[in-house]
Amino acid sequence: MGAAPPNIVFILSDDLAWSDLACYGHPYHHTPNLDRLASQGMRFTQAYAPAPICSASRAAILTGKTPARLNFEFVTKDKPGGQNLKQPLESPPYTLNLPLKETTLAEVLAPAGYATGFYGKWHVSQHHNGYLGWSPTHGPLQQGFAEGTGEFGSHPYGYKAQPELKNTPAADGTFPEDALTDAALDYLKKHRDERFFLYLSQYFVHDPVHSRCQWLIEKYRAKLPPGSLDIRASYAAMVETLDRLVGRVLDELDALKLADNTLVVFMSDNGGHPNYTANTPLRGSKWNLYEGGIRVPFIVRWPGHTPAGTVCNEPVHGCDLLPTFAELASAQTGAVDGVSIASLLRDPASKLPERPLLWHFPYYHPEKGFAKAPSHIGTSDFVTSQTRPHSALRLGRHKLLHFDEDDRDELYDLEADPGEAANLSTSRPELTAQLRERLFSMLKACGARFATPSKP
Ligand SMILES: [Ca+2]
Repeated sequence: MGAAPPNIVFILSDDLAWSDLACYGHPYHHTPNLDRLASQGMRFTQAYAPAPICSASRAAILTGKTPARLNFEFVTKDKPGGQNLKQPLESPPYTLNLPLKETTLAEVLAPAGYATGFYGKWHVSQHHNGYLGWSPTHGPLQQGFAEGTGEFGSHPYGYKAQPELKNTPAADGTFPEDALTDAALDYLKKHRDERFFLYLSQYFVHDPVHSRCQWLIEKYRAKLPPGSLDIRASYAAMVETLDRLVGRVLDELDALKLADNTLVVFMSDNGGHPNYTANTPLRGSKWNLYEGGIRVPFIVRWPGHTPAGTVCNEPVHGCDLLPTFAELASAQTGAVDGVSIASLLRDPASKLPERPLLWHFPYYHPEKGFAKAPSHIGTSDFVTSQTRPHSALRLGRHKLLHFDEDDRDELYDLEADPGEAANLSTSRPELTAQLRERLFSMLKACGARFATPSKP
């Protein structure tokens, strides 16, 4: 290429569903800024989160290694322990911290000359001073980032510190001030003359679902399909607020005249929360390995390199970010599970070598009220169903899900059946056996932990 490596702005949203953005087909969410990003860049239709849950996905994105290899498959907690649900299997103990010996995105890019900043939700360390508080031993600043803040911004998480805000509506047509985005914009201004990597980890649209934009709630109430849960209006307001916050970053890149030399990547850490949004047409949601839990929005803008307004249908994965950024930065990496997708960024019709994609979730969910949760995981459930220890493998158009308790497989043809409605495991026994063997050999090769039979 010959050109200097680009600045990198990576914006990660929390729990945003694959189908939540207008540019991904949502019928009434208004997301003009992310739609603009897609129209100026490339939108991926088959991008995957490494896990159906926050911490595991984030650890994998940071390291390029799958949660099965990291032995980091669930959410971090405030203290060591494990699940005690009296189910047939016992899940592995909780993982609290991403080990310092792992090489993160910042530790790859900094030696290649990048200033590095991390802003927002970390969630790959033991909670410190409250839920999501950065660990002083395993936080971003200990994992290679030079500066940053965990400020909650305008997210409802911040109401605990400022309860008066909760019932203070924003003026009609306006959004609340957002200190997290402000800090990220300050970072851009400060480093505009350097090469930088900004990791902006937004708390939106994770619950608690609440918005100070009453005008948006009213707007969306009028748009909800008849019979919808009212909370979907507040959720929609949060989606539009997220879009607005991303728009502020894009506007700042324009104002600083940095947009042309900045790669912007936007994605979500896992699928949508089943109580608040529909992952339709995909089955499942956050917490399970059906497509709704792991397929996420993924948009890349790289002016002069990525053709504008393009769509790429090649399957890509959160573990691909580290090798991709490394390639663009001419940086060195160790062994990782992802591959560089730089070729796709230049040509959406190019193909990656065929590779199996792996997911591993040896846990139960929900941890409270498990017995009362519905056992079936469907499409647009609007309720949290039971998740039991399971793993999945995608190879080409096929995806195998393996459920540990009853040693049961499901096989889907994602090309013909993206909603995973027709289980082919009985009609395609040879392919099922083949993928199952592949799944277990991969899990074994990466030293995966498994749920084990519970003691009587
Ligand atoms: Ca999440």
